[in-house]
Amino acid sequence: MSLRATERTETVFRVRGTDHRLGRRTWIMGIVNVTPDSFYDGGRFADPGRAVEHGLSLASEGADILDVGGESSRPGSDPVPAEEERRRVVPVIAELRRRTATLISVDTTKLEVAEAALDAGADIVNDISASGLDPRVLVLAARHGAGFVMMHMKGTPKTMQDAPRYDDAVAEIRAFLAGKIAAALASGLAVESIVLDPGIGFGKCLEDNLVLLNHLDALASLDRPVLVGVSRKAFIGRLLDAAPDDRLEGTIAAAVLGVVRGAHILRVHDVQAVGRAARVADAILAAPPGPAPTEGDVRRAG
Ligand code: HH2
Repeated sequence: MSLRATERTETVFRVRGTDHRLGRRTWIMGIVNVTPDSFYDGGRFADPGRAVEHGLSLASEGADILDVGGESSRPGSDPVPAEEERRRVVPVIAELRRRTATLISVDTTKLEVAEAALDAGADIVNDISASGLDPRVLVLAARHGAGFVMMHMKGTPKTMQDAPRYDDAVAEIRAFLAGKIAAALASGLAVESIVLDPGIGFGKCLEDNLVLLNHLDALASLDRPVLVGVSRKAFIGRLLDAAPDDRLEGTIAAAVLGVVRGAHILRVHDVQAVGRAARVADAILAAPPGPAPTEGDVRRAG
């Protein structure tokens, strides 16, 4: 077992014509779920006014991106009609845009929702199907100069946890994302606007999630920033036998390990707590290397 950090790549993330530098400081994406049924915060921010206040408070806690979603993707969930999803997210995005300069992403797989969100001022499309459910979102994102988060998911939320199986999860997901990058470029998206996400919990068993997090650095050679979403997810619940309300420490542990393994962006419910942990991790990783091993150390190590 090795706990050496991989050198996190420094890279540019281009959003609506602005180049943001990623890789030195971990970015935090704060979750704003305007839903009645999300697995952790369902119903808490379904009211648009509450969702806006929540988004603003996450921004004041240091979120770099506010991720606004109107459809739960918890395992077994059914899709929400586009019109309903649009009704949930667009007023929240429009009001957040009016009141904060923080970047805003829309968590959707649907063209109509993504389009209305970008028109209302969103900067980034966060697509958990990586354009698999509607490839036209790539052209849309390209036309707006939007950022595009492409996440790996096996199947759909309804079926994804029905005995998922991989021969080699890391290699399969890396190859999937490489293919999606090619499709995005063919649709006119700038390579600098793409962010990759292995999709923790989306069609993965416990072991797959642990292996993916421990080998996140396998995605580094695709040369794009990496985002991970571990926040209060079921794999932490399984490890700790804890309900979503009781998964903060596990979330922080997984998030910090994600940073050690090269994650550039963490998608979380708890912006202040995870943001503070990430700041400490960033500082430790930026410390100068220690002395080179002596010949004696090498001999003792065997
Ligand atoms: N996870 C969730 C939703 N969107 N997007 C990306 N890019 N990566 C993720 O890991 C990810 C995501 C699920 O979390 P949450 O939004 O808290 O729950 P729900 O889907 O029940 O609303």
